Amino acid sequence: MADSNFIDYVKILCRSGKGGAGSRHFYRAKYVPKGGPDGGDGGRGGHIILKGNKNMWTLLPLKYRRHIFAGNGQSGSGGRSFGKDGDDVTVEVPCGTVVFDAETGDYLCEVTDDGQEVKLLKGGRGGLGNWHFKSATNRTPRYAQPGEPAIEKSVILELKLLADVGLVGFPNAGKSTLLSSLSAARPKIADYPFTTMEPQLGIVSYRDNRSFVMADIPGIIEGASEGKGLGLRFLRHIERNAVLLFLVPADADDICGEYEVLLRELERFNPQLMDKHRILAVSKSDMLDDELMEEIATQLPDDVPHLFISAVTGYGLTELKDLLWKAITDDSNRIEDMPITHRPLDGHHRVREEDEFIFENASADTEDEEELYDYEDEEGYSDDDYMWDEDIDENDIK
Ligand SMILES: Nc1nc2c(ncn2[C@@H]2O[C@H](COP(=O)(O)OP(=O)(O)OP(=O)(O)O)[C@@H](O)[C@H]2O)c(=O)[nH]1
Ligand SMILES: [Mg+2]
Repeated sequence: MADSNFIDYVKILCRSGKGGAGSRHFYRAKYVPKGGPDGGDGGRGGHIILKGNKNMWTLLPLKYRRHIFAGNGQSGSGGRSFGKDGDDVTVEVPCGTVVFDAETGDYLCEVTDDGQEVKLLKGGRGGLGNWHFKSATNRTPRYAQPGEPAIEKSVILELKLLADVGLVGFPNAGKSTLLSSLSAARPKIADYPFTTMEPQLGIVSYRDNRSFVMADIPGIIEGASEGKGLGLRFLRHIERNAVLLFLVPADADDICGEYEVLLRELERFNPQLMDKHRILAVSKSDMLDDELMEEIATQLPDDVPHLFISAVTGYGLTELKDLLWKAITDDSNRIEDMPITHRPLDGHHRVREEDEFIFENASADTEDEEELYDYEDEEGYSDDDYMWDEDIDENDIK
């Protein structure tokens, strides 16, 4: 996974620009005695701005950009000259990026639309020059304001893909096969579990040149909310889908039971997912005959629309697309009307392979503390060497 190009999590240190200092200057010219204060204001520090870009699919461009610093504002100068504002830094991110504070895990902001700009960190204001402070009682103000300091923050950017339909199912349910037969996406398909290791998007074309986006996420297994399998790490990619399509293979022992397990894991991850429109599809139906289908249909839960499909033969796919389209365009399923609360990241989420230093801090136990004291002095002798010397002395005395 380390070589993968799909990056949905990055941690970056951001710093806005500090404001330039105001100037403390007095006008001087020949034959103009006591020209008065004329120090200009300092410039504003640069902001850090996030901008949505619909052509970006992952956070990969940010993976190797661990620091983002905006320019500092310049100081003001004599003649009421303003200092130059610091350069803003605009960081392009894919639509659906959510920003969290890396220290506290709190939700900060999100970018959902193409071209939308969100000010992540504000640059410091420039200080006022001394000419602002002249008054009848103080005609020679010898002070000016300093600029506001920069703000530094370590942030975590998480991508939550924006798709209309999210595929939910156990490993090997045929999710990737369905995506590849409905769209031009070519995810890897194989008959072993966890073939799909990262989310895939595909554009499904529908009648009259209309289309919708379908997301294939890695399989979920019972106990995923406790970290089993690939865990629930990828479930956030279906948080914003309008419709969830549950896939249970026809050869499953207990179709109803599998559906319940999936539902339970989803609920544990985020109870708001339960408000989403659900459709249950029994995949690999080419293995069933009509009689079996009727029998299975009687056992399926009544509270969710269901249908039989086969991604291999194409059976039921047109009905599936009709059903999905109807659900997506239904006003009650509009994503905008179902705002999702981005829960703060907990410590568990934040301890990820990518953040080695957080990991070290989290696991600092007594053993590590001992190591801290195990220092070497200038001559290259460590603590242990001195101990050894002492041992010898003690033996000699005996
Ligand atoms: N007979 C039949 N086999 C299918 C069908 N769809 C998928 N399969 C087979 O089921 C196996 C698993 O398919 P995948 O599409 O890789 O399953 P997946 O749900 O993406 O699995 P993971 O990525 O591991 O979670 C493959 O061997 C497919 O050939 C189908 O409609 N009919
Ligand atoms: Mg797959």
